[in-house]
Amino acid sequence: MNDRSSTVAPNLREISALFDMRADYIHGVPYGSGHINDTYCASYDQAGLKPLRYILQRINTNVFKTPERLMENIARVTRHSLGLLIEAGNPEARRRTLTCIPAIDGKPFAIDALGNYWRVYPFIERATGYDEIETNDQAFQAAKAFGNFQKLAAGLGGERLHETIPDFHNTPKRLEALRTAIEADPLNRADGLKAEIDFVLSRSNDCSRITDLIAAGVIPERVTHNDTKLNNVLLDNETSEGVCVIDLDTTMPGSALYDFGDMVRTTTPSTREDSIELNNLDLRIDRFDALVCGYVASARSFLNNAEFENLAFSGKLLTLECGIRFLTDYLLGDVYFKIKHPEHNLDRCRNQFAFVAAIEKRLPEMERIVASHVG
Ligand code: ADP
Ligand code: GN1
Ligand code: MG
Repeated sequence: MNDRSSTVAPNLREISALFDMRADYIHGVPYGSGHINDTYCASYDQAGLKPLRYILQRINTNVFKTPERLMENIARVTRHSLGLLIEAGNPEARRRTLTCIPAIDGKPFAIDALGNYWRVYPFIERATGYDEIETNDQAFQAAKAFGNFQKLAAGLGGERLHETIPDFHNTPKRLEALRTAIEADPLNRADGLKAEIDFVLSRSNDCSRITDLIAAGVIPERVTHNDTKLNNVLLDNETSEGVCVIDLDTTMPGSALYDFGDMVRTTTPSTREDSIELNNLDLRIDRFDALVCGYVASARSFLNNAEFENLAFSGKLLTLECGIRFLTDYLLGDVYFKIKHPEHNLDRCRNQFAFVAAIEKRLPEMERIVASHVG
């Protein structure tokens, strides 16, 4: 069972002292609804100016096995973004990209007395990460921002980024991991999951479409975000514009389709990811239209034909993959994703599979929409 949430609350004042904050700690609280890291929002007094807020994050080293390399990636990508924003004369450059606050030793992370890895970012104010979409414009703005992130990352010079989680979106390998979990079945859960397992197995041929196209050189490797769920881009509270792409742990070599597919997964369903009301679960075609429109606005200049042709399919594949991962984690005893109740991963898996079925019905319409934006 994933019990990180029950570990002793960290002393955020002591964590702050590991960083070059130039401000006095006031107080801090757990923050956000991410499934992976432990995130806190803390307030500070900077020579009488308060409260200034920062995000303090304990990196999940069960998930990210090489945190120093991960932070090297993030430091490179964020420095690159900041440089471009400043060059373009953006008056709020530090609201438009994450910036790593250096630790006392100058590194972009610090290690506490217990061996935990921590990082600190300025809190991006007057912007929100939505767990559930509310308007079509949010889909448009999120897709535009993630497309811009890909464009900007394409200009990152130097060595290939580290793979922080190898084979992260290799769906055939995710399927293999599910098969292994079914075999091992440490909690005797597999017998009760026949419908879910059959759902996946009957779609096993879909799993290798993108990886095959990459292997054949038809779809290029790019620097991608790889975790483009809606709450990983902060939208301006007034204008809805995507002001800052966050959660950069999986920014590494990948496919543009991984990013677009995960946007479809999280912006077009009519329910949230863990809803158990599945009867009317559908893909909102108006949202999909807005999503494609936003993505094409920023990515049209660099996507190739094969990428365009697979945009709609990527939504199905990334949703299937995510469902496979929730199911695998449920079978293994909830060791990866944070859960709020014992059946949480199973609820999420059933939701994702119901959404895959909904996408399948809408695929021809989705293809037509993509074509209308590209043509
Ligand atoms: P996880 O990997 O667990 O999803 P995230 O990096 O996405 O962690 O952070 C969790 C949540 O914290 C985000 O969804 C967002 O709401 C909030 N958050 C993270 N970084 C910032 C930031 N710099 N400013 C404001 N909110 C942030
Ligand atoms: C995790 O970290 P977060 O909550 O933004 C996961 C994604 C999944 C998503 C499902 C590093 O995203 O891959 O798609 O949960 N991140 C990692 O909600 O595994
Ligand atoms: Mg996140």
